[in-house]
Amino acid sequence: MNTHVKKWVDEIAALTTPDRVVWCDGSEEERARLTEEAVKTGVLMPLNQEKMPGCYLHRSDSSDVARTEHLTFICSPKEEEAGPTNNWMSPADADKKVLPLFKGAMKGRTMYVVPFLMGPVGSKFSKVGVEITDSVYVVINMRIMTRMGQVALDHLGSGEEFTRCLHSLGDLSPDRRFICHFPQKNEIWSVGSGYGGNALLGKKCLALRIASTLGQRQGWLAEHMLILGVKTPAGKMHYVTGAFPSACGKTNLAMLVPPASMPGWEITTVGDDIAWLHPGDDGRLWAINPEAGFFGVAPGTSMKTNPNAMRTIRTNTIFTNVALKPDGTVWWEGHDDPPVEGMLDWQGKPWDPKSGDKAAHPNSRFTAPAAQCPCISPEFTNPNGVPISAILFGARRQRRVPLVFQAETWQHGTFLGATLASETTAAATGKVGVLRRDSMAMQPFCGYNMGDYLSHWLEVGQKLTKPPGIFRVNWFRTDPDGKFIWPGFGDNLRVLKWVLERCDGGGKAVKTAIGWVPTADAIDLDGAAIERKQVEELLEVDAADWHEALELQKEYFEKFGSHTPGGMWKEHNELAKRVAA
Ligand code: GTP
Ligand code: SPV
Ligand code: MN
Repeated sequence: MNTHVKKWVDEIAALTTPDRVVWCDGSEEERARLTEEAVKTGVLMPLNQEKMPGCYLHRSDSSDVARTEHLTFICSPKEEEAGPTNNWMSPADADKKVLPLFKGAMKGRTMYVVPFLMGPVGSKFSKVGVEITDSVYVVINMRIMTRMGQVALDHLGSGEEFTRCLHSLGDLSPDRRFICHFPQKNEIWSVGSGYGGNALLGKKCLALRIASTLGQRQGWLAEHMLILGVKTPAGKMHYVTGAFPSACGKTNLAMLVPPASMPGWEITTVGDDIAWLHPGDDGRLWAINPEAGFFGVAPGTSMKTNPNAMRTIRTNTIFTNVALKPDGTVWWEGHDDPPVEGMLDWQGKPWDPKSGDKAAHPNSRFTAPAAQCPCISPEFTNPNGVPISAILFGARRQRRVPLVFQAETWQHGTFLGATLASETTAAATGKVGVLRRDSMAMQPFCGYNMGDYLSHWLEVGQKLTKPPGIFRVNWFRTDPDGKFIWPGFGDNLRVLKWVLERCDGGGKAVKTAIGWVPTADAIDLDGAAIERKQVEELLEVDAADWHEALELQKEYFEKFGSHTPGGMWKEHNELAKRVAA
């Protein structure tokens, strides 16, 4: 047993005073035992085991259904280190305000010790965490989302370098809910929530907030990105990453099914939410997926939109806050099957289709092992990761932002990521549909000053002699009736095709004020359910529109004061000149 882990576990047991301590080894026997326990206590409900073997439903507290960003803190010694886009709490205040909430918090409960590995087994890029939690739901999810148990302790050996992740459900009250990150001591405290991103501490807390600070020190990037493999009909293999804000299409793009009208293209999934990016000795950028499962948005998932996800979640999947059908199967808005009589909504109440209420919570989710995905990449477990040809930055934008355009340079691409803004979704509590700045889709997940983070992006770029191309994409432009103009989903391959042509030195494009935009005939529309004229519209760049955007960008960069890198101001000023011309 690793003595550093043992010592910390003893300390936490003394603080939280659980009735019993259970060390998790990740075995099959343990999965069966914990699941049985969760069913007995009502935490999980077995679904129809004939139709959905190994699948369970969890209903969370109705006030605990999404990430709570206003209760999420970076606890660095100085406020400036957290920067203006993070909530900051001093470590001393955290000791006073948050630590007492753990005192005796596990009395009458079981304390689970969950060692977990983020990243492929045997990878020098992988990191170890240990989560202590009193939630059996968290343990069962961590088992899917990470490489959990002995494998993590083996990776750690006798070392001291692991992230201490302390979690308690507390009393689930938002008034006593805090998610605190301590980059300096490599520690996370989360209390008062059992929800995904707040409680499965390997995901957003470790693999993004803490890892981003490790990356800053060690010369790499932790990003909110999907990773996919694209094989062209000519047999050329490319890997692409994409940073889109929460509920903006990462899982869907990662599992894309090529349209029938594009034979010969093959898509494989390396990751759907998080990428760790390292500059390689060969001057290329390499990516690993630190996760082992998918924690995906259920609503909108169907055989039409994402058949690979539908096939992934047939077995061994935990569903959270979806609707329940009388036959013990699940349903959500956008499901292939029509709703039936006698369904229960996400809170377990009889659902009236005429009420206008949602049956499934808009942020209801599935947790499923990545290995079950029919299109999982053979490189998913490669300790070296995959070399990246292109990076996409995408967001939900009903207007202004074209379907796709390309940055001129790495610095310009960093600027396109930095100025990303998106309409908010149900993945975090708060109003939906409000436009907010979300640099690199990392605003809620960057563990340090975002100005310094942008500088770090520029520094990483300098190490790359063969940098990936950088692109902005937008699947979400709407017509006056509010309908999406671009068909999206599988048809997004048409955009990927142009992106990869550009990376290989081809692809027709025109230089505009904002970057390289494809000519309308450069996008392959063979067999697509959209007119060339509409695509022309989707590719329009209106200078007046961008004039307005410039003002907001300036305000944003000013927020970081001296932390805003000169390179970002340079890009901003050059854009202003081009827009004026
Ligand atoms: P997180 O797990 O929160 O990080 O979300 P994500 O970025 O993985 O988003 P996901 O792929 O789960 O998609 C979220 C919602 O957007 C779902 O309801 C999808 O059906 C919808 N969506 C995804 N891709 C497209 C697209 O190309 N067009 C349209 N119109 N909707 C899309
Ligand atoms: C997101 O909100 O970006 C998610 C879900 O991927 S959560 O794990 O809650 O962060
Ligand atoms: Mn996400």
